Amino acid sequence: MRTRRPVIAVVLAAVAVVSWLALTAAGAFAGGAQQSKAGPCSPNGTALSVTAFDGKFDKDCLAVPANQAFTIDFDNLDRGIPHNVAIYEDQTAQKTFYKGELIEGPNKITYSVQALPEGRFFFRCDPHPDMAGTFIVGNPPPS
Ligand SMILES: [Cu+2]
Repeated sequence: MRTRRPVIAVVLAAVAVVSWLALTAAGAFAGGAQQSKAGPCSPNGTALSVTAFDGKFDKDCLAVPANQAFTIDFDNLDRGIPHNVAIYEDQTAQKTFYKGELIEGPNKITYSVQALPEGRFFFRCDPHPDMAGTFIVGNPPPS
């Protein structure tokens, strides 16, 4: 029995290390999947959805795959207030990638947007430029 002890210790240590790695990996994955309020997000399909309520978007980051057309289901819950979703190259809004039709709430619309190249862009509501966020296409390098 005395000779087996070290083996058991090694096995237990290995199990501990593997468990730790698994937990660490799970933690990193959960962190990467979280894409609500904190900065850059990652593409997850070609069907986006955004809601406007109380003069705010419910998301400050949207992401789509590069070079694929996509849709944005836009739900404006603000009664009597027109909002839209428009995508620009950057915050100067000089170069327009897509300008969604304004709709007055409560109303919904599905925007169909052409494929965009990889990059880190910008979206906003045109009448209310404070309603804005990051628009990620593909997997651009960190800014
Ligand atoms: Cu607006």
